Amino acid sequence: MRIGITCHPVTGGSGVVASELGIALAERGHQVHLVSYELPVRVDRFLENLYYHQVEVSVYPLFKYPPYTLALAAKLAEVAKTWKLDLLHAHYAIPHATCCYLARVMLGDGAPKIITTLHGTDITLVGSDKSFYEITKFSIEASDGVTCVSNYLKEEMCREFDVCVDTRVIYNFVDTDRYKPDGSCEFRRNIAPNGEKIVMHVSNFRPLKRIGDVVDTFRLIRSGTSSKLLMIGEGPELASARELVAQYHLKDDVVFLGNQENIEHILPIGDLLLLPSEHESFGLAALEALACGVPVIGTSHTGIPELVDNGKSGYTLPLGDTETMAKKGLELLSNPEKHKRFSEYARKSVVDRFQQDMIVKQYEDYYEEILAK
Ligand code: GMT
Repeated sequence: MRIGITCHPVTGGSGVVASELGIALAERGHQVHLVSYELPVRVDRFLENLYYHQVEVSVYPLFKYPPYTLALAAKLAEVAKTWKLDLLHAHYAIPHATCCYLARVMLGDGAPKIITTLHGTDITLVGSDKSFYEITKFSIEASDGVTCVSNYLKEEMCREFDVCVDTRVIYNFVDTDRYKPDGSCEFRRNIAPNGEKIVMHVSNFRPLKRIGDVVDTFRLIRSGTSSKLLMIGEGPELASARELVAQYHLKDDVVFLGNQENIEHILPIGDLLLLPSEHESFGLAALEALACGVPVIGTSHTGIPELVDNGKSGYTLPLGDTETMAKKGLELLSNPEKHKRFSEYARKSVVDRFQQDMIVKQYEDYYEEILAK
């Protein structure tokens, strides 16, 4: 197939999924065209079938806001026409599904089919924002096929938008050959020289990630066992996280690593990952941690329970209940046998259910199904 993919290319779950999918599809022999303003994250190697088309936006004094979405729609139409694309795959509804729709209208007869993958905040936050609501609903309904990264998100979409469109749940995936346990990791000794337990958090530090709950849970865990907290990522809550760490006198035990490119080399050193989000349609960071044999504590009202089996590969608990999160975390960290059991289960559950080849095949099948309509 000849497939165009557009996404938010910078750090963020949807960009990661879009680029990993593009790479995997190209490796399986499809011709893949990535269209965006920057080379998407994780595209770090040359592949014969993988093309990148940069969207340029002219700066003109009249434009207070440069019209990126129009430039993207025009580029999608140009690429689709030149390369005779079969389909356009939009990751994250706003603005990508809308741009694909515009490109299809511009192309008229013979235009590619459009598949939109909803990732989370495009529905739970952005899409339900009054100013974006109607255009999000319209763009979803105008797609030929829609996928959601969890059942939780599909339910949220139906509840929020009441849309009538073919929708498939296709979970996110991970390359389990790259993301795997690594007991020999040298980095562990640098972070925890005295054999401390390592608790981790990975995100874009937005308010919905509840960074305060991460720090508070760690504070309680640390009062029960000697441990370190590794914070990976950057975003608006970073400064307040640093302040909280100072306020709790935790500075010596918390390391802020900033954004990291190859977290498959960092995750395996962890003993526990905390993801106490207010909204989380899936939790790609949690999946990557589980693949590395790291148990996860996350929130129960989100999509996280679809990948974290409560009491087996981690715990899913109520939003804001940092006391129970710390209690469960501490139980796990102070019982090596139980931790080993959780760690092995975590790894196995990912290999069985979220392995890259298996999920990419589901996308291929869905593409075929939509193209045959
Ligand atoms: O909101 C974010 O955290 C970033 C966002 C994105 O689109 O880049 O992540 C969403 O998509 C990821 C990939 O499908 C999911 O793993 C995340 O759970 C989801 N984030 C939220 O729902 C908050």
